[in-house]
Amino acid sequence: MARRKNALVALGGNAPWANAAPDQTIRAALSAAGAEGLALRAASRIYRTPAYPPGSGPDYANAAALFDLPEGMTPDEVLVALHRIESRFGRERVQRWGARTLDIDLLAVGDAVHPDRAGFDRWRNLPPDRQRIEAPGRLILPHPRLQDRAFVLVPLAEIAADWRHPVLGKTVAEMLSDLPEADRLAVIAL
Ligand code: PH2
Ligand code: MG
Ligand code: MG
Repeated sequence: MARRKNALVALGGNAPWANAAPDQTIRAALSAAGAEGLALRAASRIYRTPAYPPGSGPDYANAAALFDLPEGMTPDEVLVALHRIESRFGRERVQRWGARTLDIDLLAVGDAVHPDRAGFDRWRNLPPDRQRIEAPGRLILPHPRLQDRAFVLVPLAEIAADWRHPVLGKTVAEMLSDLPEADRLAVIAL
């Protein structure tokens, strides 16, 4: 029997939706995922985190989750399901990195490197000034910035500390301990 794949996902938000604060929106989104075929296996606590880049807006609520995928579901199909959940909770794609009610980022699907190693490397190695202006037109896995962000790695370490990055070769726990202590301490469980 083929082994079921799972998906690692980051959730975030820093704007209210229908009178609900972002942490409530994240909880509701996790409950809604089953209807999109994504079976919730584990969810982290929810954290309050300073907006990145610094000064770019109100604090975020952030969390991480692990989903079992239906047999044969491709990474692009997972992304479509996640976008459907985002739009159910008021997400409008207007301004990149603007305030949002709910952002769900696909971090990884098993140990897939998508679309391929060259595609991953191009986004992984993009200089910071280009990261602001260029956005990949397609899904890149693992998420090219996951190793840089305490607001992703702190929640993720609660549910998948031993997941190993298929290109960088490090576990979530190792990537987290590579970050500056100040970044880790700024991520506070609600
Ligand atoms: N998401 C962003 C941009 N900045 N900052 C924090 N703290 N948390 C996020 O989820 C986040 C962010 C783009 O999606
Ligand atoms: Mg995001
Ligand atoms: Mg996103």
